[in-house]
Amino acid sequence: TINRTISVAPMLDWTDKHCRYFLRKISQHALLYTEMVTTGAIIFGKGDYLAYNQEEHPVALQLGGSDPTDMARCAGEAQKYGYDEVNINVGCPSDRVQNGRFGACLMAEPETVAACISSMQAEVDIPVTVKSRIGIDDMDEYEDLTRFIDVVAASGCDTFIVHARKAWLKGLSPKQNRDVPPLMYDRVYQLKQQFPDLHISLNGGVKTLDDVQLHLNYLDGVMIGREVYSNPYILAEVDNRFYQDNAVIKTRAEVVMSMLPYVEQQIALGARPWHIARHMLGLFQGQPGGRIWRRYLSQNGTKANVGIELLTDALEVLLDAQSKAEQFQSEMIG
Ligand code: FMN
Repeated sequence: TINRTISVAPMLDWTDKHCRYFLRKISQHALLYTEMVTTGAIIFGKGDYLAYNQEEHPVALQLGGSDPTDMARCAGEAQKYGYDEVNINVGCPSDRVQNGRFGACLMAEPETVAACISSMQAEVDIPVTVKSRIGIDDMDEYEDLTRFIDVVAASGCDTFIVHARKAWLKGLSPKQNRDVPPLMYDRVYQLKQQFPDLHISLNGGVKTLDDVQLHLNYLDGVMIGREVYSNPYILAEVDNRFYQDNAVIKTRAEVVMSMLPYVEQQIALGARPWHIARHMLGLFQGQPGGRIWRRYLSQNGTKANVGIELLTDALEVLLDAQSKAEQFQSEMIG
């Protein structure tokens, strides 16, 4: 069974396989979600949208879609690829997604989601889970949420990740929909009280592991999105603190070094170091030299013919800046 105490949110363009490989170097246990992949891309697309690295496990595929037949077919593909879970996106408010009739607008159609769950579960043995909001538009009462959960849970889904804010489908951009509607954690706590047998993870606005600890007093799991992306080293203490794993924590520099074989391997396969390094910009967030690291990578990452030295040089520049800062500090004290 999957331990969902801590998970990293699905984020389009951000949590691709390179990002997830990198995050896995920082935490061995947090559950990682893919970007949303639409059923259309999987069924009709030319690219291999499901490719990932074995090192990423445990990893969940997030699907965007609402046709039960297509969703079952794609869940089957996910299982064949070895994904540990398949998740349905019932939270994304973008226009393009609404036209496809999936994402957050499905909160108004719990029967459709339930039909998807049933057909997917008939196809696969891996868990089928749902990521939703607490409401949409004028369907934003607690009772609207419980009706959604009631219907979907009755189809056999026992795991919900709830972004603790509603989505305004008219008038707010996707980005605004992640910030403007207020967070209502109490709604999600109340849901867990009402449905104690369901696994309920909370998502939205979580910024520290102390926040996580607090939410875990009421809930089964916490999903973190933007904070992990902008400050990935937040995951460093997760294994010690939430998974009873006392493995030695890698320093930030060790994380960089541990990425080098992968970057080499990916370059050999035709990737550019920037495809990987762009997800590592925040690694030294809040540290001396953190801005120098970020700037070095951004300024050099997209140059032609840049190779593995992008990362080793960036690290050298950073360590140099750090030791200068330390020297200055000790001279001040001395
Ligand atoms: N949510 C999804 O369910 N599927 C997505 O593909 C997805 N893409 C996102 C892309 C970006 C760049 C961001 C910032 C968020 C995205 N989200 C997506 C929403 C996040 O999964 C999460 O619900 C939201 O950011 C709130 O959590 P946070 O405050 O911890 O970031």
